[in-house]
Amino acid sequence: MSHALGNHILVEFMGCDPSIMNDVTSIERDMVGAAQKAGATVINSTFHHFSPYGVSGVVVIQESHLAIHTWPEYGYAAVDLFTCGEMNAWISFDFLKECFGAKNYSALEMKRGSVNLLTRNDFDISSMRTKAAEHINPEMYTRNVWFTDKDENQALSLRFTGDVFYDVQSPFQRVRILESQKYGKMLTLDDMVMTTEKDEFHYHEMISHPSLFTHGNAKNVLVIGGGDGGTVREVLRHPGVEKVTMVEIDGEVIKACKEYLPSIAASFDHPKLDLRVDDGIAYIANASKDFYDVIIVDGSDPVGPAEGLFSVSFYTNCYNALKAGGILVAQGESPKFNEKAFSELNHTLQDIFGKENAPVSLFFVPTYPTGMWSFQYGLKGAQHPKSVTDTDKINAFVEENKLKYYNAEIHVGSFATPNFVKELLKK
Ligand code: SPD
Repeated sequence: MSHALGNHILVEFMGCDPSIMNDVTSIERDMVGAAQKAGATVINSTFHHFSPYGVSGVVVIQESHLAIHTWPEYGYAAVDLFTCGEMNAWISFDFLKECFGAKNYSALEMKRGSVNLLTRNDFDISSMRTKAAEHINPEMYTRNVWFTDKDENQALSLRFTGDVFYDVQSPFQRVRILESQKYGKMLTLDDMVMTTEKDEFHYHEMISHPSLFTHGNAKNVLVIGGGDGGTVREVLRHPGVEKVTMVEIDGEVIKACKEYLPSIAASFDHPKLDLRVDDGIAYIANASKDFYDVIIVDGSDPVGPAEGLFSVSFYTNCYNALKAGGILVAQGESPKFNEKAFSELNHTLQDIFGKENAPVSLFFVPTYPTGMWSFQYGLKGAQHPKSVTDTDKINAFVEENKLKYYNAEIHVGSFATPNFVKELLKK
């Protein structure tokens, strides 16, 4: 047989475990493991997860590369094992077949760079090879693993270390704590970024303080969702608040955040907090009328367990549970990412609270797709948040609590809406 520079095995793995095929962290670990098992020197790994389905990635090795593309919905992985030198890529093949639980497979082996077809250049590369070899440290390789929160048209990707601290499939969703390179540890639910250590304050300060300062005398506050604890942490900074009831449907979220995001889950033991693991939709349907001063809906996106948090009946129940002068504030999605959910929620709130009583506050979150996000309000006779004038009180509070996003100017300014947003809000 004629000599070749490389060996390329094109593999079809079929009947694989779909959950593994959709799990970027275990695929990266298995692909790196497959290279190492065959004695390769790993230089770099780059992996992306595509929400809702699929993983693509490559492990660059001193001996060439291993690459993969998965289709979890078909239990299928297309794998390339491209090697040169003495490495036996069939060892990697056997390893991956086992890891992926492949029921069937096929493989096509090709020689690459047949020396009979090549003409060797006449130059001395020995010194270049020596130089390159000086940079190889077989103990270390760079990992380039990406978590992608996307719809079919746009995405936000965060590079993470590849380390997974918590990964549990609860009865409602997959709850994970991963570590991002830029924003510290982050909570993800079903492949969507919920919060990160380094930018959580944007969201949690803005969901809490504008409504509480607009109300001015809130004593009894209800938080629906908010399992990471950031919202109740902020609400409980207000000394006038006497009781906060928090109703989170998924105990796994609370557990994960208490253990791995303690700076966010900082107030779960506060004496004014009544923490319930329960369905917020059922809770509000049975709540007393005219009972709460402020209701905060800190839900996730309108898929899975949070879908009902975007319904007419849910917000009608919230309206009824608010006292006269009360304020509802809800996670309102993005006018640049999910325009439909954004405008439909506002139209629902306009219908229930009145056209002039459903203002929108915009703020910036670097780790949500498009970065532009909203909180939407329902005012049950409360003043418009823009008319708040007690700037000295707000700024003293900001100073005392060392807030990093909210201040008196942001309070008013966040209710200014660009023209394209005004259009989305028109009924
Ligand atoms: N796409 C992200 C929507 C925001 C969901 N809530 C985040 C929880 C923070 N407490």
